[in-house]
Amino acid sequence: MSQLLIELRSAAIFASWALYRLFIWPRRGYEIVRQAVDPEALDRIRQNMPATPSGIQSAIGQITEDLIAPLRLEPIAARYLGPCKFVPTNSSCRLQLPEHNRALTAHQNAAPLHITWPWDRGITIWVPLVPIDETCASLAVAARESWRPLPHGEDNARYVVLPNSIERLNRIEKLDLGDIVVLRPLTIHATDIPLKATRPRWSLDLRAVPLSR
Ligand SMILES: O=C(O)CCC(=O)C(=O)O
Ligand SMILES: [Fe+2]
Repeated sequence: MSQLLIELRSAAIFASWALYRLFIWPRRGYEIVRQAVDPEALDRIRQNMPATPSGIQSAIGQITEDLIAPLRLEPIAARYLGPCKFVPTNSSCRLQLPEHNRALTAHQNAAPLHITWPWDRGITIWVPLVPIDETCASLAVAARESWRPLPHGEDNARYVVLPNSIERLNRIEKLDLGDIVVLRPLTIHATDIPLKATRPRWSLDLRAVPLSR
């Protein structure tokens, strides 16, 4: 009897997984959460960033627990992941200069989130430290999450990128200070620098994973 129950349970788990994959997948690739963080907390972080290094697009500051805490993002991350934690060492603060072409080309965030399998969970919360409009770099994002981690290579700056992605990416056009973007781990995205860009853009990319991992 108990053997039958175990088999029924396995069949039910398999059936729900198949239904999930058929009807819920592919999931939305990202979500914009408006006014998710206190703009003043962002201003404070922004003011503590080093002065603009000339001509560099790079991670420019160490992310620490202390830096993330005032943003109070745990409840938002928990909506996606349940009990979870941020991983400061795999998060970064980026400066993207308008004239600089070393933007990140298309990639997934499977590597910094240590995602190996389609069902591994994790999110990136992208937090611009300046308002985003047509005069500065933004993110371009696929509407739907890919269903599996894709094989990546490395660009000249040794960032992990997709060699020849033909995925259509849409620019996130406008974000006020305090708005954030939640990216699914397998969503293809890239830095998007518009032709009219004149302003530098600072942003945080914060990685969160379930506590159970
Ligand atoms: O800030 C960017 O332009 C790219 C950020 C990114 O790839 C990420 O948040 O994972
Ligand atoms: Fe990324």
